[in-house]
Amino acid sequence: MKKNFKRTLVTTALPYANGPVHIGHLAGVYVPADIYTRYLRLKGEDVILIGGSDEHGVPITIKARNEGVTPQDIVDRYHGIIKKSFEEFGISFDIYSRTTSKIHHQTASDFFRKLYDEGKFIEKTSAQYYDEEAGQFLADRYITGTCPHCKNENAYGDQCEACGTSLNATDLINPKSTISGSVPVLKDTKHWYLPLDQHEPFLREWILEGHKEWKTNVYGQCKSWLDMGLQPRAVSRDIDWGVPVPVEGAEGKVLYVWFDAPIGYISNTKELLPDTWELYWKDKETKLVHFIGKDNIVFHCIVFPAMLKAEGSYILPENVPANEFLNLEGDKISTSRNWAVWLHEYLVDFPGKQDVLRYVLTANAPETKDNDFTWRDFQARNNNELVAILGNFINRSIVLTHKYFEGKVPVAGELTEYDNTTIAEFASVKDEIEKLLQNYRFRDALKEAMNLARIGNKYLADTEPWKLAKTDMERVATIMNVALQISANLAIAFEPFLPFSAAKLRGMLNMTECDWNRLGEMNILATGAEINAPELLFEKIEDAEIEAQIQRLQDTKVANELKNKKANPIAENIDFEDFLKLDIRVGTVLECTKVPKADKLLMFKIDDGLGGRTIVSGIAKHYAPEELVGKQVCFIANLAPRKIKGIESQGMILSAEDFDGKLVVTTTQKEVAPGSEVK
Ligand code: B3M
Ligand code: ZN
Repeated sequence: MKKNFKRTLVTTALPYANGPVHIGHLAGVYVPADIYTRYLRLKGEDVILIGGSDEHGVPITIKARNEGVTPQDIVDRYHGIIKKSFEEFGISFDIYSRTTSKIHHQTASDFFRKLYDEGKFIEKTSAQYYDEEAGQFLADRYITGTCPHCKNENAYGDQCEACGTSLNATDLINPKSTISGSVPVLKDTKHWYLPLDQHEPFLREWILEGHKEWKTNVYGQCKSWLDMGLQPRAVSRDIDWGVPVPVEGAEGKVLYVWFDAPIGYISNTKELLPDTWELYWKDKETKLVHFIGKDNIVFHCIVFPAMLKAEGSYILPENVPANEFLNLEGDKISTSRNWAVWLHEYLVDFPGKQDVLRYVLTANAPETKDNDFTWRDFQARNNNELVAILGNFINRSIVLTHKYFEGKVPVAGELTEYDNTTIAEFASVKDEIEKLLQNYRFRDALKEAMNLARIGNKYLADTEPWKLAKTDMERVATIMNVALQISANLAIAFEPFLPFSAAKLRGMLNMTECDWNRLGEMNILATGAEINAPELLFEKIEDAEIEAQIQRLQDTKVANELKNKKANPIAENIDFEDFLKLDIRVGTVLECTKVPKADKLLMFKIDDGLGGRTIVSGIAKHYAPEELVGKQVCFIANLAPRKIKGIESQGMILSAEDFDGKLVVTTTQKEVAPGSEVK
C-alpha cells in the first residue's frame, strides 16, 4: 500500500574522497538522484538532496602513506575535485558536505554513544594482527601474504585480487605488514559489534514483507543476505583516522567507516537545516530514499536500517533504488587500471556538453542490469537524437517564428483534427513520465520525454508550414503556435534530465516559470509574447573527436598490459668458456638503408675499426634508417656470415626487446673507438 508523504529526503552515496569521480558514479547514483529531486521540486514538493564525501576508511590512509602526505591532505584534495565535478554536471545538491566536518564527528559520536549507553552493542575481544615495529594494529588491507587458494604472493588481508577470494588476514600464509615490512603478531583487542542477528526478524518482516515493491535486484540481494543469516558486525577499528570511539579506554580506536558514513546523511542534513532537520529524519510523513550503487546495498538496506531502528527515533528508508554497474567499452570501470571516463577530463574535451553525457548515461542507465558505455553510442545518441530530433525541432520552431511572425507567438486559429491528435498524444505522455519517475525508471521516463520531441518534429514535418507560407498564413500561425507550445512543454519535460539545455530553451522562449504541473497544456506561452533569437542547443560530434577518445582508451590498455608483463625467466646457465667464445664489438654506423622488398630489414655499413663490414638487421619497424647513422651500436662480430635477401650479413646487431615487442639497439654509455671489444 502506497503512503502519501509530505516531504522527501533524497540521499546519494557518499563517494570516498580518495580519487575523482567518473561516469560510473554519475550513471549509477548522482544523475538518477538529481532527476528525481528536480522532478519533485518542479512539482512544488518539499524535497532536499543530500550529498557529501566519505572521508574516512583505510584506503584513504594507505593512499596518504604512499604519497607521503596526511589523510587530511588527500581528502581535502579530492573533496574539492569531486564537489566541483558534481556542480559542473548540475547535480543539484542542497548540501554537499564531508564526513571530516565537526558536526559529523559530533553526530556520529553521539549516535554511537546512545547505542552504547543503551546496551545495543555487544563487546568482543579477538586476536588481530599487530605490527610491533610500527606499534599499531593492522587493518586487513595493511597486511599482504600468500593466498591460501591460488598461492598468489601479493594477496591482501581482506582479498586476493588474483583469484578474487575474500579473505581474513589470518588466512594469509607468510603475512607481512605493509607498514614496516615486519611479520605481524596476533594480539587481543576489544571491539563493539552491532548484533545484526538480533535485528534479523525485524529486517525480514520490514523488507521481505513490507517492501516487495523494491527493485528486484535490491530485494533479491537483501533476501539472499537474510537467508544466509546475519552475524554481528564490528563497528569499531584499531586505526587512527576516523571518528574516535567515545568510550573511556577506547583510545586509538575509531568508528568503522561504514558505521559513520551513513550517519553523514544525517549530519549533512543538520548542517543544512540546523533548526528543522528532524522533520526530515524523524517525521513519519517524510519519505527517505537512498540512491546508491549495487555494492552498497547491504549497508543501506540492512546495516544502516538496523542502526536507525536500534537508535529508535529515526524513520527508515522507503526505497533504495540501487543501480547495477556501468562498464566502459566492454570492460569493468577500474580506478587502478585507469579504465574510466573521468568527469573533470570529459569537461576538458567536451566543454559545455554536460547534458549530452547526462542524456547518454540516463538513456543507457544500468537500472536492471550492468550496461556498457561506448563512445560510438555516445556519438550516435548525440547526433541522431539530441541534434536530429530535439535540437532540430526547437531550432525550426524558433527560426520560423522569427521568419514569419517577427519573433512573436502568433495567434492560433481553428485546430484541425491532426492538431488535436498531436496535442492529445502529448497530454497522455505526461502521466506516463510521472509514473515512470515515481517508480525510479529514469531511462524509460527519458524515452517518453524524447518521444514528446519526436511528436513535435513529426508535426512540423507533416504540416510543412514553410510550404503553406505562400498561401495560408492563418494556418501557418496555428501551426507555429502549436509548435511553440510544444517547445515550452519540452522546456519543462527536460528540466529534470537536461537542466542546462532546458534552461537555455526557457531563455529563448522567455519563460520565467517552469511548473511541472503545466506539462501537457497548450497555452503556456501567451500569444504576442516575444521569442528570443535561436541558439543551438546541441551540436554534432565529429568522428575525429570520438576516435581520439577511443585511442586514449586503447593507449591505456596497452600501458596496463605492459605494467602487468613480467620479465622472461632467465635461460639456463652457461660456462665462462662459452661466454668467451662470443666476440662482441662496438661499431659506428656509416650508412643505413632499407632492404628492398623486405619491410623488416635494414642494411648497415659499420665502421668496425678493421676496414668495415655489412650487417642486415630486422629492426626496420622500429627505426627510420637515417635515425641510426653516426650512432654506435654493439654487435656480435664472430657470428658466421649468412645471406639474407641476397646480402651477406657479417654479424648481428644487439637490441633489447621491450615487453611490447619494441626493439631498441644497444650502445655504449660513452663513445669508444670503433672495434672496441665488449666483455
Ligand atoms: N563511500 C562506498 C562507495 O563510495 C562508500 C559509500 C558510503 S555511503 C554512506 O562506494
Ligand atoms: Zn588467490
